Amino acid sequence: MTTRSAVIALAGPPNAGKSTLVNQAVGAKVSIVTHKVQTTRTRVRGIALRDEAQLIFVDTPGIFVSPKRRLERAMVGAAWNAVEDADFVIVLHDARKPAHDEQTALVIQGLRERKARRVLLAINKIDEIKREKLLALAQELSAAFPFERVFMISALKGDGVDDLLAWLASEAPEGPWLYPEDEISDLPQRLLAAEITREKLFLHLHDELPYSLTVETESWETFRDGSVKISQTIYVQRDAHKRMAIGAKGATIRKIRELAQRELEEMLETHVHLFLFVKVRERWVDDPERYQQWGLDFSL
Ligand SMILES: Nc1nc2c(ncn2[C@@H]2O[C@H](COP(=O)(O)OP(=O)(O)OP(=O)(O)O)[C@@H](O)[C@H]2O)c(=O)[nH]1
Ligand SMILES: [Mg+2]
Repeated sequence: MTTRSAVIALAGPPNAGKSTLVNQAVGAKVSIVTHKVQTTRTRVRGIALRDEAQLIFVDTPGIFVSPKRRLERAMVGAAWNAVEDADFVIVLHDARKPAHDEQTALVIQGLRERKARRVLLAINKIDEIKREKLLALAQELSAAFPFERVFMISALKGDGVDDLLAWLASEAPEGPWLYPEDEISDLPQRLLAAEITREKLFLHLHDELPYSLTVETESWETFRDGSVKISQTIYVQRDAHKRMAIGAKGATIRKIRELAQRELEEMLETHVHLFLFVKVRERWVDDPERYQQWGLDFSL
């Protein structure tokens, strides 16, 4: 068998559906998804097998204008690094937005400056708009950049994703697979577990709070019966945030814990005892350690 492999970076504005597409391509949840912008904070690889090709999708944080905080700069930096390292780049554009959307324009501008290799366009969320609008949108976007191919997809429902995978598999360069056959992600389990809790925090907390917290898995113990005890710390920056995360009589954190535990149980296929601790650490965003473990560049 002639094997093929390709690294495919997904680039696009926050909320375009990059993580949803990676999960759809892999057929499992490897990257968290919420309706809020800036959910993904680092590069996450999701690995799919298609025909004789191993397709390594690199989910990235959304690219946005003038990131100000250190964490935001590191996130956008990680996205561009992924683009530079990839065989293919897929620019994701939310079909509900106009072709001249300034966020998509920013991504296209960055690609021009960077000499990305093979660049494709995927117009996503086609389940949300009328078919007849798509052609004009594709034409306008194609006028802005010489995309090698244009795909129309719904990452959520799966429409068009199979065509995209088939095309990538046929175009992937010949070469050995880069990961073992049964691997679906490069994210260690403790990091993925922290991400799952962060996803629930994103979904249940409001305003700036989701953006000013981080989650770490502190310990992971497997018992003889196969069950697992996972302890995680949620770092927030202020006392008021801690109170909000915990909620009245602990109701908020209890809900988050329940949801995260349930999902971890499904993922690990065993009983999980999840313990969550909320701690105030005002300056966690300026702590290099918080960046290293996520592969983010602290110096940006
Ligand atoms: N209707 C519809 N919604 C979608 C589709 N793809 C993604 N979404 C939704 O769009 C929202 C954002 O999806 P994500 O996958 O988190 O987007 P992202 O590009 O990874 O966002 P960041 O990580 O914040 O940059 C979620 O609510 C998804 O369910 C789609 O094809 N159709
Ligand atoms: Mg994402």
